[in-house]
Amino acid sequence: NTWMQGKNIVIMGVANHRSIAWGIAQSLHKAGANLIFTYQGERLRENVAELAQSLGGEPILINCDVTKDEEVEAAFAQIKEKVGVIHGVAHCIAFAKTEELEGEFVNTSRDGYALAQDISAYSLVAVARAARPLMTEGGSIVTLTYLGGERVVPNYNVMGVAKAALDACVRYLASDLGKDNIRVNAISAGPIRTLAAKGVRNFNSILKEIEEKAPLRRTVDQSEVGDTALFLFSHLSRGITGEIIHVDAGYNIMA
Ligand code: 0WD
Repeated sequence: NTWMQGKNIVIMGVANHRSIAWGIAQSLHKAGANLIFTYQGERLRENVAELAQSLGGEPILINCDVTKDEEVEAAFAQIKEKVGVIHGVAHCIAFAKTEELEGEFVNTSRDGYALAQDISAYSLVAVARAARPLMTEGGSIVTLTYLGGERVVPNYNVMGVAKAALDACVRYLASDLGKDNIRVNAISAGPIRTLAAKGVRNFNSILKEIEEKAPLRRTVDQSEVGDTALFLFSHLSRGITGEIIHVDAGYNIMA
């Protein structure tokens, strides 16, 4: 398969082999894309290097903590130096304090609220701004969101509010960047067991409810999100921007 040959795609947010970002990387790699990985700080470098090397070749790895404007700008400056042009960015980054992911939302602290917004929503804006000048042949930016931004999902709390902001950022960014032929979309993934999901209380019962209620009577996995991301990075989706696509076995349509 070579339909993404010659396309340079930046993958942000691989933490380990369970990361949704890694599922996206695998789908893109199979389609022949050239991948650039960013990782959050030295603690994750080894993990990401090992995974990236398993795809063969000399992986491009770049440090980028999205809470720092300088790091986001420096990361894309380095990417420009290495590959010149990019065609896509997969933004697979979110964070909230574990203590904010249980109990009542009303108890969310000012700090916790700001932190979740900063890492999980604003970072997409900073990344889009830094990526734009490198997307001289047009581009596609894909982020990951969750149903908890549209409806109240127990314990998702402050992250739900951050995802609502992220969804709105997708629309405003799509409106700004469309004139440069840059598309911005989100995939709303069903719950998948990853490091980030560990922070959400009663995650097992959420998975069980999906198996019972989703039209497909099952949960989704990283490869299904990866293949939808591949579609959003490809020419096949050229008419789609500002959209939230649910990859959730249909769960979101059920009452
Ligand atoms: O059920 C799920 N797992 C779902 C996840 C359902 C729907 C959406 N998502 C979203 C998440 O909210 C997130 O936006 O998918 C995205 C990827 O999450 P993931 O694959 O579930 O989780 P994980 O493998 O933990 O990747 C998230 C990564 C971080 O990992 P950890 O767990 O170490 O915080 O986001 C990165 C980091 O690698 N990250 C950052 N990257 C750069 N700068 C930062 C930061 N400041 N903070 C977190």
